[in-house]
Amino acid sequence: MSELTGSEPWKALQAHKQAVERTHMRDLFAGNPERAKQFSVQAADLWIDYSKNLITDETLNLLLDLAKSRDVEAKIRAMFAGERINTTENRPVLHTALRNRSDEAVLVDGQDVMPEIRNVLQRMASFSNLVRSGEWLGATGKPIKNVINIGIGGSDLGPVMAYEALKAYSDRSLTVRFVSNVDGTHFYEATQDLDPAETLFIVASKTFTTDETMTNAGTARRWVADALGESAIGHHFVAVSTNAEEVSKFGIDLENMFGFWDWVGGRYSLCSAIGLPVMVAIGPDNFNRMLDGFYAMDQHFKTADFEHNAPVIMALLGVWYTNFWDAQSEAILPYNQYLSRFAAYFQQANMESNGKSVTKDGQYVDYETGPVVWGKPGTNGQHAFYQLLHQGTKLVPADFIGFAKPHHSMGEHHHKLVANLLAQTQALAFGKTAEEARAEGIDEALIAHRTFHGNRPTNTILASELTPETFGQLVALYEHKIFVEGVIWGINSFDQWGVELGKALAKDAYGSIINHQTDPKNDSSTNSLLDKFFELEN
Ligand code: G6Q
Repeated sequence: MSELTGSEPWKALQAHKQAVERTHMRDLFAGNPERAKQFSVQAADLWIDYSKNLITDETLNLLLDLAKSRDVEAKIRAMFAGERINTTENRPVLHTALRNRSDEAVLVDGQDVMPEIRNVLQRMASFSNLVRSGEWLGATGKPIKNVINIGIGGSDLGPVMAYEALKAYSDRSLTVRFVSNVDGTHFYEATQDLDPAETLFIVASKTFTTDETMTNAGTARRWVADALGESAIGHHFVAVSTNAEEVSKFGIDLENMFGFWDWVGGRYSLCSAIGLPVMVAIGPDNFNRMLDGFYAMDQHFKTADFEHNAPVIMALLGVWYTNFWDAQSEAILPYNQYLSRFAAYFQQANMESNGKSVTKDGQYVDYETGPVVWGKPGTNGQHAFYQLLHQGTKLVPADFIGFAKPHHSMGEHHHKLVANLLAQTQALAFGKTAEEARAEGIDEALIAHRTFHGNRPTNTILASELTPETFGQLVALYEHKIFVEGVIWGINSFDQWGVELGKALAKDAYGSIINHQTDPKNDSSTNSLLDKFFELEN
């Protein structure tokens, strides 16, 4: 038995689960008219109603005991203070410094990192303004109309998601695209209707060695050089990286390199120079508003007591369902089309951070860790996978995210959108009993099919409007939720060794493919697939 599963708060939660598992939310609400008020929290500009969860006062108290027993408070302080909490890579974890809007210093090895952060933000702003104003000229003297970010994983998902989320604030005269996949189709489709003379590439790679990114960057380089000559490269490429040597070798002037630091993890790097394509699209002022939003949620997380701390509460609910109700996945369901990539972004952030099976000191866990995270915007999902949420055999805790004001008031659209959000969380929580179905005159043969058990947990997050500020708050809310869960599970949420083996094997497989040879070291399946591939290739 591990320290966690053997602990008193854990055992108390196990016993409590047995005691409450037959309780229905219908009764919890009927028995307490104050329930919604009691289980809601204001975090910066976000209102989070978590009353439609399978919890009582006691559940929350026991979960808070668990948080205390895992030293969550001290761990939060350690992260903000720049301690080397990413132990397997011996690094601090300081994405919060990137959006520190105060005058407070943030020290790494006794050195304040804030002046350097502000300097990069300043250089990003100058560059963005040059591109946006048409002053940055391509090699032939034409202004830049198209900006293409080349990156993958943490150097792609954040910027794409934020660009989509804040499109309403973007300069529509610029075309901004993202190329990530090593599948040549991605590059082809992103460039086939563009003029190289008007196109600028941002090569975004922390290491500047990632195979997919360097392959796409090499293709982009040829695309520009073939059309405009080798001397054009400097006009059409800038880099976001920590690796000045490789950037220079590529032919990008270090003046046009925007740096960041090894204490920024890829999936937590949106507020660093990795956000450059977003800043180009929405402008420095809106980008700063986004940073303000992140900072507001960081402050909430750092200072609110746990009973009113939104990321802590959301994390504890996640642990409650993952570890005590055997939930295997969590859905994120934004009722906002601009947030179409939000769930995909947090799929990486959560699954790469908490998809671990050993603790920080290398012991195998004897409990579940990070869930499968998925989701799509409403209302589309309602016509697709919600059937399983309502009547399937799996418990899927879901977050519903909505906004009071639309960006585009077009008749009845927005009120219908919000009505659907509210209706879904009601239906999931309270369902429909067989008696209710009968009272509606439903045929007896269909009663079982037309009954909804309900008792399916949701959080509802509401804000006035999707602005750069509320967007930053939302992202930081989930980042910190993931952190707190990682602390409770005792894992390192900031490494990702699980991606390494596949990368190494891909090098061997690539060798086999280009040499047109199977490998005696391979298993029979891989070699027979290689043979089949060679046959089909001809
Ligand atoms: C994220 C991961 C990973 C990383 C990519 C790209 O936390 O570390 O998704 O961001 O592999 O890495 P580079 O930025 O070094 O190209």
